[in-house]
Amino acid sequence: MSPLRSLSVLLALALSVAGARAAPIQTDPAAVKVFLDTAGPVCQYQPAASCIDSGWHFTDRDGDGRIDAAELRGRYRDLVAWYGETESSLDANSQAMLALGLWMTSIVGIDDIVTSYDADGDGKLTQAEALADVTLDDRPLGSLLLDPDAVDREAFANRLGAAAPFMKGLLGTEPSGD
Ligand SMILES: [Ca+2]
Ligand SMILES: [Ca+2]
Repeated sequence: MSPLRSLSVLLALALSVAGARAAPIQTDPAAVKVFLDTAGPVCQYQPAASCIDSGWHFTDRDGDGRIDAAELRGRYRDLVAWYGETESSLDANSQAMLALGLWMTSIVGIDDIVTSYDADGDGKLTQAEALADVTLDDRPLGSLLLDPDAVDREAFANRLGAAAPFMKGLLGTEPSGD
């Protein structure tokens, strides 16, 4: 067998092994729908902590109370799959907000998001770590997040790495100058 032919056989073998190992990514868009139907009213009317608890419970698949990058990535994929199925039936505002959120997440990267909030460096986020830039009160999450006094927008934007200048423009925060 010529070296070139040996190489191409090896390459074909490597690709077929890689293909066999790369199982199709399983997503669960239906779980997102169930979650949104349940959490929607909670997030709309109840204090922010209740909404966050719902989202936390939904994302914390192994139930250890902490969220790691794999859990976040799993739910991110579920959300993308759900968005793909549902986009056309959403109102323009929801479409824009979701598309922006998914796009920002993909730019910053799940691993970098977890790292930037993981204060004790154990690779998992507690709620306290994840909410480092937010001060909760009795208002629903939506109104809370729009209040500059409840969210440290500068700190939040600075976590976004390459996307920070864009996010600062969007949030109207001043450049930090450092
Ligand atoms: Ca967990
Ligand atoms: Ca941690």
